[in-house]
Amino acid sequence: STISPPHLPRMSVYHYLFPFKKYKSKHRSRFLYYPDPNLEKPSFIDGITGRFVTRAQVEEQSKMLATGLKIKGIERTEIGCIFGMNSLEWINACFGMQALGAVVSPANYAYTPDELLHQLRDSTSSFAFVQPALLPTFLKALELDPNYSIPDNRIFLLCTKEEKEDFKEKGSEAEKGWMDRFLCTEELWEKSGTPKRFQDGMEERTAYLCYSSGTTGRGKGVETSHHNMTSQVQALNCSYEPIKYKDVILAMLPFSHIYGLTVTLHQPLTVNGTVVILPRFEEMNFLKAVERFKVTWALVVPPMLIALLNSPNVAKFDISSIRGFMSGAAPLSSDLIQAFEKKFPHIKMTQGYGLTETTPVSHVMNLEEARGKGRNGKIGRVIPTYQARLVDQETGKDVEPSKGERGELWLRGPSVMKGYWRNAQATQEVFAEGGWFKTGDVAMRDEDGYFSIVDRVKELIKYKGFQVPPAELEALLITHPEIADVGVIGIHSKEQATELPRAYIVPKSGMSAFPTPQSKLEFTNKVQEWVSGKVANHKRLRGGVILVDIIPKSPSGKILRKDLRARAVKEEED
Ligand code: 4UV
Repeated sequence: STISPPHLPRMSVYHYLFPFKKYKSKHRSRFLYYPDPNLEKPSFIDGITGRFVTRAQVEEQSKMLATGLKIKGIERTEIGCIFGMNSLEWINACFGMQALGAVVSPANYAYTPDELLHQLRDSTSSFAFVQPALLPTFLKALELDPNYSIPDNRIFLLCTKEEKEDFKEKGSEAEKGWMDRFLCTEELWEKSGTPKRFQDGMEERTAYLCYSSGTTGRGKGVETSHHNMTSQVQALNCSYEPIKYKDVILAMLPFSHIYGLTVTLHQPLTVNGTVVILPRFEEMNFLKAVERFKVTWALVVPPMLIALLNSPNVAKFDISSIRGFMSGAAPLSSDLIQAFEKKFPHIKMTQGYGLTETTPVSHVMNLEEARGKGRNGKIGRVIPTYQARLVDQETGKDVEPSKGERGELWLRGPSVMKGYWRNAQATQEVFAEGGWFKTGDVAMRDEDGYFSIVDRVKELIKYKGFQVPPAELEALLITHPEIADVGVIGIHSKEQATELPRAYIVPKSGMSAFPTPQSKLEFTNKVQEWVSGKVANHKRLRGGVILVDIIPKSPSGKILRKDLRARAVKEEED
């Protein structure tokens, strides 16, 4: 049920973004990027400082970094972690590694040492790029496991020489020491060599290892091949409302998440758009950047729309340059769309749906099409290259969408991941015969092919677009000395347009130990604080802690989250 774009590029990410002449003619298609005649045009601008790099600089600096890495003895078969907020150095590290042919494993900057260690160890990262401000977390992570280490000469700082000098002058004693210990990206640069020529088969190698919990358990490395990434960008460029040469795109979603990585780091380079990067979403920085750089297009998650809707500061800035927003990574409600369009009529809203495992986008919705047709809130139709099925989980047969039946969304296409890194069992569980990938989301389809997500069968909570694996919180909570059993679910907050993680807890001392609401509150607050000290900010128990006698379980001992969710809805009504 899809059309394919004319030529799917069979290239590596680097050769696709920065093609040599030879490849241009071989894979000529109207979707392939051509070098920009305007050599002065910024490709990426730091939205805070205004510092920028042109396309030619991005290419040259990537090659220089790749040569530097090679000289340091880093091979193209190795895996390196990038741990930092969005920055020009992040981009340099990423494309430098791509020019070398190494695998990039980007980590969420909000991680605690424990969470970071999990990714470093699981991905078998043998070198790393780290934002100086995050060094304490990074070094602590390495200390946690005596059997895993990265030597100092394989740890590089995400900063310029100038910033390094600044740290040396004004920093603490520890910071000064680090500046002598580690090289920064700029210091790695060596006279650029020519990147390895593209050879057939390279496109099937792994380019990225982003971490996703998938349907259950802790984070797993999602093996995104070069072909997965390049075919996704190609498909996005010929699906609804592609970004264009003249667009100024705001990139405040983290590059470490597939949404930011694909749509704000890779896609814009293929049309030579300009990207304004921000370390994270912060209302005033957002508004200032939009006004200063005349931003035309921004990638958002629903809670950012709420922040803008309620912001008293919006009126103080000129945001008339924005032509549209793309929202994704979490459900966007019809009410929110309507409220937003009413307040900002010049902003065209679109919505995308996707997963880390699908690099990520499989569906896009033009919300203008939705207006007046009852389609607000739907995720749209499948984009070119993707195919979709709705399958009954019990019978394994396709449901009949025309009768209003719902089913698990299964996807197939060239951008579906290779599999989970070194985890054959998890890979096997999510793939069905014929290469169909089971998303774990339940969807419906209307007669014109528009899909809507109506439920989730997998164990996943999304806080403001970030993944919160309930099993991870449960594993942590059960180690608390006063907790006998626990079940974690997500509850929906309409005001914040997000889910919030909530824990149901059986106290070891029994319910009778907490006779008054006050004593319950003290205990639950204590647990919430304890968790906050141990997990990344987005995993905190913002949905509260509730004491119960028993956690509902199936005969095989599986937590019945459906029952907990029903209980939460009832509590809400009461
Ligand atoms: O693996 P992940 O964290 O991946 C993502 C990727 C998101 C997108 C979405 C649209 C884009 O245009 C884009 O570039 C990137 O979030 O989480 C995957 C799960 O998030 C939920 C759903 O449960 C997925 O299985 N999800 C993602 N997008 C939507 C969504 C959506 N539009 N509506 C409802 N749920």
